[in-house]
Amino acid sequence: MRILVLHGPNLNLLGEREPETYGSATLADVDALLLRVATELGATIECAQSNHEGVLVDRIHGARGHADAILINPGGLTHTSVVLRDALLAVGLPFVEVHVSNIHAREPFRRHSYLSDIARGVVSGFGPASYELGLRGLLG
Ligand code: CA2
Repeated sequence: MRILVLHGPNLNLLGEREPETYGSATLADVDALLLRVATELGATIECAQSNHEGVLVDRIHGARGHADAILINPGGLTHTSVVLRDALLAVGLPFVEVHVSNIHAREPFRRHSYLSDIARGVVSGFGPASYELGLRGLLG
C-alpha cells in the first residue's frame, strides 16, 4: 500500500506554537512516526504539507496512479473547503481525515467538516497519535 499523507495550512507550526492545543510534537516528529508505522506494516508513505489550498488539490490529483489511499489533516480547510471535498471525490481514493485536537470540543464552527461524510474514517483529539491511528485504520 502506498499512502499519501497531506498536512494542510499552518500545520508546519506544529510543536512551535499553541502547545496547549496542538501539543509539542513537530511536523517532522509526526512524519517520522508515520514512516516508522508504515514501514512496520509494509507500506510506503510520502508526506507533504502546504499552506495553499490549490497545492493540496494538485497533490490529491497527482495521487492518481501513485497512491492507494490518502491520510489528510486538512487543517482549517476542514471547515471551509468544498474545493478539497471535490478533489477527493474526483480521485476516488479512500482517505482518512485526522485532527490533532478534538474538533468537537472547540469552537462551534469547527464541528462541521466538509470531508467527514465522504471519509473512510475520522480520528480527532489524540494529538500525533491521531495520525498513527488513522494510518493503522487505512492499512487495516
Ligand atoms: O486539530 C487539528 O489537527 C486541526 O486540523 C488543526 C487546524 C484547525 O483549524 C482545525 O480546526 C483542527 C489548525 C492547524 C494549525 O496548526 C497550528 C499548529 C501549531 C500552532 C498553530 C497552529
